Amino acid sequence: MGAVGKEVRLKIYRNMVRLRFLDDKINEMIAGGIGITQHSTRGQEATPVAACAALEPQDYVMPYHRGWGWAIGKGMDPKILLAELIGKKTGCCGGKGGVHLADWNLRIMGRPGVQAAHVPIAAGVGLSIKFRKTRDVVLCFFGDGASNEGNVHEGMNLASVWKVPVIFICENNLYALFTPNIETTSVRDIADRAKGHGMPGVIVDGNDAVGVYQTVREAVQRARSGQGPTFIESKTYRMHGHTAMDRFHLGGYRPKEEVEEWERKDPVMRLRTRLLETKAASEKDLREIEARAKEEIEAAEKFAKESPYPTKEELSRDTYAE
Ligand SMILES: Cc1ncc(C[n+]2csc(CCOP(=O)(O)OP(=O)(O)O)c2C)c(N)n1
Ligand SMILES: [Mg+2]
Repeated sequence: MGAVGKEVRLKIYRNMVRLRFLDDKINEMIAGGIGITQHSTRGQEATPVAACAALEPQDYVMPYHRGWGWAIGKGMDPKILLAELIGKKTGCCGGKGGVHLADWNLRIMGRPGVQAAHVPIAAGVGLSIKFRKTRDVVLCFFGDGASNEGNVHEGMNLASVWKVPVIFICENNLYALFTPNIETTSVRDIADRAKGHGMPGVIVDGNDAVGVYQTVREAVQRARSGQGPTFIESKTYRMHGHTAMDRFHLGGYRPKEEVEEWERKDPVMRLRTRLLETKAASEKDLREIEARAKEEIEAAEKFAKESPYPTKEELSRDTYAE
């Protein structure tokens, strides 16, 4: 699979830490009475961050609802993200996207509210890349619950028939809302379904950031060289609830031991330990990265809170095509 350089591993660690602090900050803001719909990425940081690290700036991301890893991974400034989430005009959509944000400069094509609806669109973005004959690729994220939606299968089938450069990443965190996927999903390995759509189905340990990076890098090379789509199932777990609303009711639908077991597999701690063991960084280096990330997120909160709301005139701008 090829080695992963120290610089890349450190970049991934830095972004995972920034994401974790951002996640904590949003929860803190919600607890303070600010209305944000937060689907926590705690425990799942490795997948979106490491996957995006395998991209080049011109590549596309079709995100999904869980967290902001794809935004941080694609280079969005946390202050612009936080401002958008609380409706401020300094946000990436001028405060009018809110949690359903997009940033076409970063080639983040819009976070959908309808599960799986973006998957056929990802195939369409792939087709446009093929028509335009550029070497870009598309990363399309969705969850295990969404993988049962017709849209996922229609999108995967089209991508395969058209042989377009799309990488489907299913973050299998074992639950959709409060239902374990053992009750809703016909296969234990969702990657098995890729065969039915004529593309490789790869399973990766979603809490191993370096493994995710290597797997996505290989799929990206495959897509860029015209060999078509790949389906990646990332086996992972969300440490918090579905949203901040069920954060404190974990015991109701999942065993305490299960949560504790996955807490021991924390992807941030895992990469941290690995960086120290392989001497890619010292304890001092890592503490510095962590301290800077914390400062950055504190400053982002201040920026977002102090930013103005859009004016009445600005509210209706960009909302209709002429
Ligand atoms: C078509 C559709 N059905 C239902 C919902 C409500 N809903 C939002 S998130 C979610 C669970 C999705 O689970 P999964 O795909 O496993 O992603 P996870 O939340 O676990 O990351 C549901 C049912 C929706 N937004 N769209
Ligand atoms: Mg899920």
